Amino acid sequence: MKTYVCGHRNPDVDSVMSAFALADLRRRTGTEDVEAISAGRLPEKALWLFNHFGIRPIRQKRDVYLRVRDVMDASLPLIPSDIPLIDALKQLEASGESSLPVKGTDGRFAGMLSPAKLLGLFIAKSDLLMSVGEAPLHHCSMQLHDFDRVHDIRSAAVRNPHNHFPVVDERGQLVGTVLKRAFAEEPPYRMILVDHNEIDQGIPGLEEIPVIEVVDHHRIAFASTRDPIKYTADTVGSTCTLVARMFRAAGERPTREVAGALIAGIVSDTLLFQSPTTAKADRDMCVWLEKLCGEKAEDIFAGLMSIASPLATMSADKAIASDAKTYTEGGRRFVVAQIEESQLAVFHQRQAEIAAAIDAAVKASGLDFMALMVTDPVRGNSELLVRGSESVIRALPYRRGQSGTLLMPGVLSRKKQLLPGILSALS
Ligand SMILES: [Mn+2]
Repeated sequence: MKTYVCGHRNPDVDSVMSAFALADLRRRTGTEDVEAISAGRLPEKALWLFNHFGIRPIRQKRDVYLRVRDVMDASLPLIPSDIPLIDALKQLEASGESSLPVKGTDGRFAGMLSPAKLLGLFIAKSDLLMSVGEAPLHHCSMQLHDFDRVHDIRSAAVRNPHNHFPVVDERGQLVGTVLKRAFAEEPPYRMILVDHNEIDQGIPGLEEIPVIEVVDHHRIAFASTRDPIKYTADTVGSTCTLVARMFRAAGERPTREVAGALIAGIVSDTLLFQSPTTAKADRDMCVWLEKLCGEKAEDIFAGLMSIASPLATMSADKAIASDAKTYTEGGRRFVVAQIEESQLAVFHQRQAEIAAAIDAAVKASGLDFMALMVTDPVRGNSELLVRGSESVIRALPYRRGQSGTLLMPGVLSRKKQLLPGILSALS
């Protein structure tokens, strides 16, 4: 069974690198088919890191919704219509199924081969050397598309009298078979979450797939589970610190590349140990990882920071969405986005345009409010642009600056410094 390791939506460096490294650790400790994925586009900084260490970037996946192609039965043959009927019947018998789909010479679904439909031929003692295409086939009232979401078709498929459904791709070509019983089975995937635990913040479709493990350093707002799961959480500055610790506890040494990826996650989340979220464990793990990696944490941090400022290169819509997290608290839904920008002047120049984009996002998603935290990692300050509920904005404990943003001197952490302020303003 496949296991995906995945960080939060709008992934940051810590999310991507902790997924990459934890997949490596789980592979070494015996999880068979494990793959790190990214919930959407990889950030430029993560691409820089992968390139720097010669690592193939992890795969980007838009969602993990279960689709028909994920539950197709790979062992069942598709019968070509131009083979002799007698050979097709041998395949049918060997499959142990009551019918099998027939693929026409044009690649399309031609019908189901089923003995019941062939009884007439036997009675007439017809020549079974005729081809499948010449024999009577029974039609099937339900054809599935390989990209259909299982969620959308499950109830219709379960009610359908047939036990097998032919599956066609977007070009109309027959690509496989789904057995009805597949709709009653557990999904063929498992999830390991890193750097988040709130289902809302996870990859779309997460709610359909069982979570077997969480490794995280955020507040806990996880759903209750049916089965016991492995849950690793601590108040450290980076999920990569926890993953490094797990390598050590398992007696495994990360390779040079994995050590470099873990360092990148630690220094980018702690802003090279400047952020108040920084814990002793972050520094301790970095010292160990530097030896394995052969590169200094500060050099990796400088490399990551050399990547162009997002505000200078992105559209306003993209900039506010690139690291946005949705929260539901006290009956209110809101988004807090964060972006790093060492030149706040770039932000002020585009402030009106960004405010308009935030207004549009608030309206489109029916939010109570949305805040964009622009953090200057070099000077160690942030500014906050909040749009939406006036009462919330007034309740926030920050002074308004000249440009109309709220000034947050010394504030670097959304999680540890800003979010508590917002939560107390809401209560
Ligand atoms: Mn993190």
